[in-house]
Amino acid sequence: MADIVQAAKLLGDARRVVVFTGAGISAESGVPTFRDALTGLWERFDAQSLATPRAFQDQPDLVWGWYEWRRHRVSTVSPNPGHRAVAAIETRVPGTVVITQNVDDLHERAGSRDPVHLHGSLFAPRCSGCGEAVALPPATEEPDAGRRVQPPTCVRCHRLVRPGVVWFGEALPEAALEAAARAASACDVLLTVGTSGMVYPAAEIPRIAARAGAAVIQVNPHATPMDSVALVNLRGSAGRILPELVTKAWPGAAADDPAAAPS
Ligand code: BV8
Ligand code: ZN
Repeated sequence: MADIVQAAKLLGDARRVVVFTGAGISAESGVPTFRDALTGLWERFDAQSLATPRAFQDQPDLVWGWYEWRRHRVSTVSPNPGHRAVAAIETRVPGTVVITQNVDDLHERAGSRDPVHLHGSLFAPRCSGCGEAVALPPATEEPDAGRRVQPPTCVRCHRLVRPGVVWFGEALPEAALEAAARAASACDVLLTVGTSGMVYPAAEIPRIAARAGAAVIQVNPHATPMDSVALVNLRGSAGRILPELVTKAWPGAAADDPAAAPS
């Protein structure tokens, strides 16, 4: 049986579904993945060294500039058919849990109700001292090559404001990690989409599901360490494969119309 037909059967019969995503699901929207080399001001850095407390401590304007560039980029792009298909799965299988490593808001903008952000968000800056949440004006036009931008300071303790993301070496938000592990251990199908599965503890989530007996389905144009965890590997882009999977799992259903509630 063709892999996509097998995957569609598993998904169509599922009662508890988890969709686990990484940077690859936003690639077709124009958001660079972590594999993509950085450009401009940041070209001599790799994302893993910039996304650290140390980099922010040493060069806060370089790191803040990078996050303002990313916040602007995300605000100028739109969800793609991959994000919309995920939202469509949520309407077909009530109780579906979306877990993402992405710090963009494209799942929400595609109609996903309450995705679990394991690594935070570009839209939740806070004070690096007292943790006070900070409201930022909409992201301004950023030069493509990037620029250094001095982070604002906290009105309460005057320490620097930092991006509301989880940096390497920092703990994940406990509630999000617990919710993700709980959903993974209770699902019967976990879809892992557009992730290289190299960053922990996030990469543990599909393994928790597999150990609990769930069928893991991977969507990725390339091989990853998840290949051995997945029951079905679908090679291709999320924007092409996910809508097809939804249509095959629920024939007659619109692959990207979350509003079209099942009759
Ligand atoms: C911590 C937010 C401890 C910031 C991010 C165990 C073993 C080894 C190492 C560790 C370990 N445990 C911990 C570590 C250290 C580290 C880690 O995992 N290092 C790795 C690199 C080896 N983990 C940590 O530091 C974590 N914290 O451990 O804290 C602790 C505990 C208690 C108390 C104090 C401390 C924190 C990790 C989180 C870091 N923050 N993001 C920001 O965004 O700036 S991680 C970031 O990178 C993303 O969120 C994501 O998680 C990761 C990138 O991975 P992907 O999303 O998968 O993207 P990638 O580009 O790699 O791949 C894209 C994939 O898509 C590819 O496979 C490609 O083929 C595919 N693709 C491309 N196009 C498409 C596509 N797929 C479908 N369709 C397409 N069109
Ligand atoms: Zn403060």
